[in-house]
Amino acid sequence: MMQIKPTLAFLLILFGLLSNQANSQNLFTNVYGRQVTSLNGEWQYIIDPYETGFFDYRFKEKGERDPGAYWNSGVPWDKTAMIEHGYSDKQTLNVPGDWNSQDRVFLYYEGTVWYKKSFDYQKDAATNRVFLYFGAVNYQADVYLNGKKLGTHKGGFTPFQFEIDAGLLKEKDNFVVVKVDNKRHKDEVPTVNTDWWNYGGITRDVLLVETPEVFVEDYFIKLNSPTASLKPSMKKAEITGWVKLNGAKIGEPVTIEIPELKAKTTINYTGSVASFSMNLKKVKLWSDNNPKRYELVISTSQDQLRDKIGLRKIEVSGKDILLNGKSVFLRGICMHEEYPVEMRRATSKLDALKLLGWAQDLNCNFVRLAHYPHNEHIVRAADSLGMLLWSEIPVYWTIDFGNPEVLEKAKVQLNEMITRDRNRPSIIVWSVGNETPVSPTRTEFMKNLVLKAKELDDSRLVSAALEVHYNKDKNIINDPLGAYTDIVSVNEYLGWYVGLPSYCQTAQWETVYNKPLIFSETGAGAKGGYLADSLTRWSEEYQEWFYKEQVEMMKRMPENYTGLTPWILVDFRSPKRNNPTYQEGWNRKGLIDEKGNKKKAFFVLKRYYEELESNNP
Ligand code: GCB
Repeated sequence: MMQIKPTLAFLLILFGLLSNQANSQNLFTNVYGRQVTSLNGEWQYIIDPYETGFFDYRFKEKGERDPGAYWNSGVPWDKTAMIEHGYSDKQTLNVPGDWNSQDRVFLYYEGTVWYKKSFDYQKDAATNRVFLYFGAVNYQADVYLNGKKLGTHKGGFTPFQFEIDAGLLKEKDNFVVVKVDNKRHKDEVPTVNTDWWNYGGITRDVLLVETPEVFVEDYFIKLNSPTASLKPSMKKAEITGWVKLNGAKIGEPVTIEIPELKAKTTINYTGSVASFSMNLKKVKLWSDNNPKRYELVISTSQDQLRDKIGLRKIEVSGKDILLNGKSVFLRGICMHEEYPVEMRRATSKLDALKLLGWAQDLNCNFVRLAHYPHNEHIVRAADSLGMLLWSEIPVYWTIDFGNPEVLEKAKVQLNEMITRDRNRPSIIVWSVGNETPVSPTRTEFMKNLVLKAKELDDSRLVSAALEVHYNKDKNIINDPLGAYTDIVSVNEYLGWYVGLPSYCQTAQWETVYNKPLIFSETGAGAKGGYLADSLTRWSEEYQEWFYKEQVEMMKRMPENYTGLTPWILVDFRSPKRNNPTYQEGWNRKGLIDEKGNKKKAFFVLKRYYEELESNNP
């Protein structure tokens, strides 16, 4: 008889899958197109560094009905009640928002905070379903409704949701409690060491989402016409895609419609997804020059979901990046999801427009969203402005590459990022990480992520920011991960971490890959308003000189040089930056300072991009 012995690796992977799927459920796409009720606003909180609300005095998880558990409201049942916690309007935090910027006690806090919000809710129809959706919570969220656990989610930058059992939701006096824990751990993604602020809290929108029993969960639409036929305005085009329903029976009809193009097709649901293709007439393609969007309507017998999509094609041909069949140069900049003027996470559409407005002012057509998926407002604003985007998961520096559980965690985040944004035309690159140190284990890990990204979305380019060990003379880009990515992207700081900016004058660059090459970072620190001569570090003049030399070097790059995203649009908070005169907890490589003032180097890059744009309209 054959015996099956599970190998250790298999068990580890299985354990990984189980432990980190936690129990957030299938994510739906396009949450803002659905029937939603916002739970944003003031939430009451308890700060709980010892996790007293979660563990008993023997450090075991408290029982569900334990009145001392902080997922229970802490309201005394009578005057004899012995209760040592409670929620009050004396302590509130704004959602969405990080806690660090809302009260001085939270500035460096890493640990548990309990959030509570009460609400009434009346469903439109008794048979409708209700989900509790979080745009993001950093890092681990344990979610409870009316004292009952809905589930857990890990990962600080991607959305998740739980369905609320019909019997649990009341018309009056519901309360949701979220235990938020932003402690850093070696085996999480990201790991303990990053060059950004570990903002904790419910940092993105919280929504109640009401759906019919059978609803459109997810869909994907892409332009399928051959490259040779692509023109900004096309007589005809072909699109293909799929729709995934939740709760549907096989045979359920699904209609996909783009009213402006008078295009409509009805297909029958086949069980996993329903695939379709459509021929369109008189189509305008979405591009950075003309971000034309069309309304898309997907309907079933019970549900109707609307979105604004853009039709465009992004691909690589030899050394070129082609947008709609035409070679495009990516005039880019990196940015964090942070609004520096108020020293906080960027959370709103207004913040998005401010940040992307700065990038537009710099003459960019491309933004690298570093180093984690940014909020959906930023991506939707980029769709409407025609800003191309790079979106990344926080596989940053030295995460635990040998650990199969960590790989599963990275894959979960990749899946959540792609599920949310697969239909956003602005995103042209999925990035699977940043500056990961070369070794066979790490390359295998990263290759797995590249393949996973392609499996989830075969219509975009996949890349990762690589490190290059530079010197004054020859710099060879040969990281083995470059063999698997569509674009080879490298970070280089010649003239900042190595030597002076004049080193750029003799630097030669070579790559072993016949692929498009992007410089995904370069930069130098300067304190806004500090003026000196160009040899003085931290002065605006040094940074200006750095940019001038970098630009001249870029002009001598091999012909596969197809884009640049310097580090970084705006100064950002980082606890690693402790020079007491110039940094004071800020990474000063911004082209704009923390007050919103443009530094001298801003104008050097702006001029270069103007030149590039006029050469490549
Ligand atoms: C890098 C990292 C980025 C840092 C930057 C710096 O290479 O990718 O996260 O903030 O350098 O300022 O050193």
